[in-house]
Amino acid sequence: MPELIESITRVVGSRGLLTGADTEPYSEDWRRLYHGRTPAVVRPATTQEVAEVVRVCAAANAPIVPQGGNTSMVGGATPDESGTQIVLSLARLNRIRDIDPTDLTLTIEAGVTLKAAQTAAAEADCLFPLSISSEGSAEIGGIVATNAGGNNTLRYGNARDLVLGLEVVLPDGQVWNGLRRLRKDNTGYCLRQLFVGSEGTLGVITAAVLKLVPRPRETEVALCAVSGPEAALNLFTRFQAHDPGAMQAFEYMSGTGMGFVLRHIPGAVLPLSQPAPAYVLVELATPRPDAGLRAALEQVLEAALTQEVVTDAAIAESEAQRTAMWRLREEHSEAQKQEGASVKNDVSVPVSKVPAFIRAATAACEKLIPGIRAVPFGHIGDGNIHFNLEQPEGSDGAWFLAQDHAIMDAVNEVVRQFDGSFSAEHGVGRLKPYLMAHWRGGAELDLMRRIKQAIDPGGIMNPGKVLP
Ligand code: 2HG
Ligand code: ZN
Repeated sequence: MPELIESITRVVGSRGLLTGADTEPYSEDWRRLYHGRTPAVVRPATTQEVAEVVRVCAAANAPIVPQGGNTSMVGGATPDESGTQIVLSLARLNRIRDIDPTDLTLTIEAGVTLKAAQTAAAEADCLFPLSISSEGSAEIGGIVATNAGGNNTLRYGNARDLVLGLEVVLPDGQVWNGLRRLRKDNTGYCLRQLFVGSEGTLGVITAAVLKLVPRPRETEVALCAVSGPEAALNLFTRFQAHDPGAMQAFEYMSGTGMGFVLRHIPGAVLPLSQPAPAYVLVELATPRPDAGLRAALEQVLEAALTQEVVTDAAIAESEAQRTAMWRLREEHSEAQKQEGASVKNDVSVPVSKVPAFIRAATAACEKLIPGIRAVPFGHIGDGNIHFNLEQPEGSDGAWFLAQDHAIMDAVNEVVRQFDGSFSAEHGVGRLKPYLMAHWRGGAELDLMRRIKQAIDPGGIMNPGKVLP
């Protein structure tokens, strides 16, 4: 190991290497569920340095854990407890290489945060439309490697749909420069899509060409009180019937989750007259300056209020109010963390099945653990619900976390009944390889194993993640 560290130091210099106590923040995930150990965190500053580090590690057969913002929620970027896995932080690859408002492309390195990418796009009068709660810390490399989805998937797709090209350091240290910015390119297998969603198990993404869209010139946000997920879906179909192209986000929140936000998040205020069983946050946006979105929003909401689909609604009147409404949604993870121990299920089902899924999964969990608190929230407009469970009040957190597989199994059994997926947007990471074995067996898993073997025969890239 000392020899390996010495060789790596020769590549990145002492500035590019952390050891000892300095590695601790990189050895634990955001949820503090996974505590690993690493001999070193390597922080290369260029693609060439990444390639050299990977070459040195490959020669020593040393496992590598690529790491971005470390907020995957499934432990995809943390080392295991063996103390042998080198963490490769991409944070210093933080340059914007090119931005082209005519081509509508952004060529950007892996360590740039999503927020910085969005800002760069806005400065060029464009929008990079991927938006997630952790965008201040999440990095482009991690976003692409996990195929992140987020709030605007219903309109623009997930990361996979927004990536035109990639630069990847392969497990033998070769650099694949696939940074093409073409909308059409049928030259054999689509290699970039292999790396999107591979969670660092096939190579290290060092840069990407991302699609931009024209900047919205009108945006409207409303928070609506509803009786439950059925009413939320009803409201969704109304907006869809009115103008599906205008819907930027359509998010669901339970009364329980909103209660946690109001209790734990400083400054959080409900802009409605009273708490409700559930809520919808809807955002409409358009690049047209004169689309009349406000009138459209009011028209749909008025009809929904008259027909008692919505029981109360507030429309944001300023950027500050829009931000405050979004905060009620985006702080759900933090509020849930502060409330106590939770088990997360990032699942998707067909949009039309979301209400029945939420009802059935809630019943299954309540049967399993009386007093358990279901906190379903998320991207109902694309069928992705964070079906999170909070420990019963007054129960022991460690005991609750020890039930995680039983809870996940109960939820995923319902997911299966609704033709859903056990991982919609967070990935498989370290948490869910056992579910891969259960739900993605046969030819599908066999094919994945063969791809892994072909690209990373030494098995050094992020071992223990994704594949069981
Ligand atoms: C979100 O949509 C994130 O806010 C996090 O995907 C979800 O905390 C979660 O389970
Ligand atoms: Zn989400």
